[in-house]
Amino acid sequence: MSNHHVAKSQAELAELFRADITTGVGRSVKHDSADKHVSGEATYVDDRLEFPNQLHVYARMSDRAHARIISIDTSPCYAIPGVAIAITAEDVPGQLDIGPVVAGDPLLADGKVEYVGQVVLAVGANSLETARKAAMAATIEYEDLEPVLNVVDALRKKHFVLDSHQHKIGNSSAELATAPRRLQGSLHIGGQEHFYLETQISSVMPTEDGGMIVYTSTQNATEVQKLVAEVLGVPMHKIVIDMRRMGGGFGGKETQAAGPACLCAVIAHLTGRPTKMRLPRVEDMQMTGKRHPFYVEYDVGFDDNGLLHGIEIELAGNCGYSPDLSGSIVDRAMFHSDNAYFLGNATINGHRCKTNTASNTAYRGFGGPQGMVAIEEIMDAIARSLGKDPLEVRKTNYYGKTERNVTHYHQTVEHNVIHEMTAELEASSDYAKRREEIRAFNAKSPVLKKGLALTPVKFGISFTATFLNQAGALIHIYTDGSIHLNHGGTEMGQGLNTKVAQIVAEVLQVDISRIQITATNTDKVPNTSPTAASSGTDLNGKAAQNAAETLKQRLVDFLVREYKVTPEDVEFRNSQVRVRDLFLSFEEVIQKAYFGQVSLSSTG
Ligand code: QUE
Repeated sequence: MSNHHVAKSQAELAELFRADITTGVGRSVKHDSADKHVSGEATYVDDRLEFPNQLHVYARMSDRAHARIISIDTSPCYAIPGVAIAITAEDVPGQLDIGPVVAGDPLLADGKVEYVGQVVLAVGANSLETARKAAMAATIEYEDLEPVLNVVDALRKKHFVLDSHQHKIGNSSAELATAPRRLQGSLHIGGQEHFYLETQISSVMPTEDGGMIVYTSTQNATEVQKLVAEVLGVPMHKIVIDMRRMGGGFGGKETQAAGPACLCAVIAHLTGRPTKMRLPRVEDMQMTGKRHPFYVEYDVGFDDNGLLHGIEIELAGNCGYSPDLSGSIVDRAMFHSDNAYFLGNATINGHRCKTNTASNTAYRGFGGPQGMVAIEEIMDAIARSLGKDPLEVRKTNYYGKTERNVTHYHQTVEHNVIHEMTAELEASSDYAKRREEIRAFNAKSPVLKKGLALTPVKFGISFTATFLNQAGALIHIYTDGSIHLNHGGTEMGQGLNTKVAQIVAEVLQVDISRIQITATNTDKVPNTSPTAASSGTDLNGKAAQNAAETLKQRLVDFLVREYKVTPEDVEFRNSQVRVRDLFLSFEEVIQKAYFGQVSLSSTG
């Protein structure tokens, strides 16, 4: 027998039991992949061993912003050696649309193109270069149509992907008419490319009975599973999504990882061969959406102290050509257009403008930052017009603790600590002194100027589509006491897996090294929500906690029966279990429970 099977003495076990706990919740644990990230051993989809006979997929993109497709001829593609297939919209066996919430995103252009970068056809070939050459050899005839490229044009023409929404409290127009002071203005807020280091990528292996296993870089495994099933016209149970880690997501892989996965799946389905599609950076940046740029118009009434009396804000999100998640994104911009301020009498309108550009999508903050930038610009404009320090205007308008505490969407703000936080930060940052120094510097410096801001943030976490606020986890304990952990969240570098493992370590009172973190996989944990909305740890961590508590309760019940003690006599700590005055190692308890026919696997 090897050493680790030699039983420790009761004294040794008791000492271990009482030692300091080093992993678990609230302790500093390094990212489970930190060493592999640094050494380059962490595997991403493109690092997986390739399947024999694999096809590389390349998509030919539209070079027109808005056009009717008159004809597509793919026969020149087949003249290039190594080409297996060239597909267009007609070749998709199931549903063509891959819109995440409402239709509007055809997998392949269907009779028209609506932005430069839209996928018109895709080729599967022996190499990426051959696939690219073949895709570019196809001939596409277009009839150009008038594009809408500018968000202001779209707003004026009411060219929208979805209906506008309004939040209203009090009577803003009456207050604007009577307020001592009034300002009107507008601003543009720019977009951003996600620039995840790993571009969109999927690899698909056909399996038995028309099934597929899809290795993909996605924040939203279940949605990719559902969309792959829909484009193939098969039930979801045929499709397995496996996602070990992303090389960055930032929202860019919440809905828009599905396109490459679905193209790979369709070509795998039609050819019976494994496929892989990795977007070159240039194509990724053209094909996929970014943060929504916003155009904002405001009309604000206030008094000589800068206190708001009434406000009207028009938020126009540039959604690109299709809805994607824009409904929820513009809603969130509206929900954050108060930031930390009591707006009083307010009317906020949110518009989902349609332009002939890539479909803009989730991006860290999900519209929230755009709403906050708008009201912060308004605070600065008021301060400038009054010649006041902008921090004074901000503080004047903060939500109150017991009054002036209802938002424009009629929610009462509770647990408000912004006054104390600001006072602490003003003191600890030496705000007043620095403001004076900057004033003096700027007075003497005609070109170079310095600035200073102290800006609050109120942010609403979790999904506004509340059914998404759920999660699942699966834990197995094997007979050697090692633990397999799986949950519905996805790792994109943020350390989610480490945090969820810490929660399980805390519940079972074991060292985190005992817990093996595994790839997000739809046949282990089904029906997952996207890892998004600042909720990955809260939702998946709670599911894992629930699964671990179920297992722990089974072990306690077993020990109570086995040793004829009470539940209060059983204590888990530091990979040890105390049963009244007997100390057992965690492995011993698991061994005994296994022989006692206790189930050592649980969902949460
Ligand atoms: C952040 C969010 C939300 C989000 C994604 C984020 C959010 C929300 C949705 C959403 C809504 C409907 C769907 C869907 C996602 O996504 O609030 O898939 O069908 O409602 O990154 O705050």
